[in-house]
Amino acid sequence: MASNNLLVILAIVAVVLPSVTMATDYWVGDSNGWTNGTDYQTWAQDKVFYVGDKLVFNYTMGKHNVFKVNATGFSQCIIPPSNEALTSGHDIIPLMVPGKKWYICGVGQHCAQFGQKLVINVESGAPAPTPTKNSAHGILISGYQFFMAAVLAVAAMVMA
Ligand SMILES: [Cu+2]
Repeated sequence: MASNNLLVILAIVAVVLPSVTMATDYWVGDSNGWTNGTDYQTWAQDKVFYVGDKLVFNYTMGKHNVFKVNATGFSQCIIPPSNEALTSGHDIIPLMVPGKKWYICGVGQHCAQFGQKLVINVESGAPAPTPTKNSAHGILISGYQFFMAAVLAVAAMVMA
């Protein structure tokens, strides 16, 4: 009976997990990372950010940093106090609240001269399902469910 309970739990996990792992981690600038010479508005323009997604700023520690600013700070490249900077080189910012978010680099003139700044709009929830989206997710989920079915089969054999 104990092994049956485990199988039930695994089956529930297999069904529930895909729906909670669809948040996206966005590597700002993709392979360029957070640096000079990348147009972050071009990078952002074809993306839709949702609450629960994360921004990941990758850069060489000490060469750049990340400040969250407001619209004025963004347009005029006003650098906040240095203790507000993110400086790890791999700064992960969870998008918790819908609305506009502004980020700039506070090193040298990176913001003013090189345009090292990013503005995004965070949407409140996942998009309403459309037939296109459903079919895309369907493929992902069926692949995942195939994997879980294989795991369950192995588990059943081990416990038999
Ligand atoms: Cu910089």
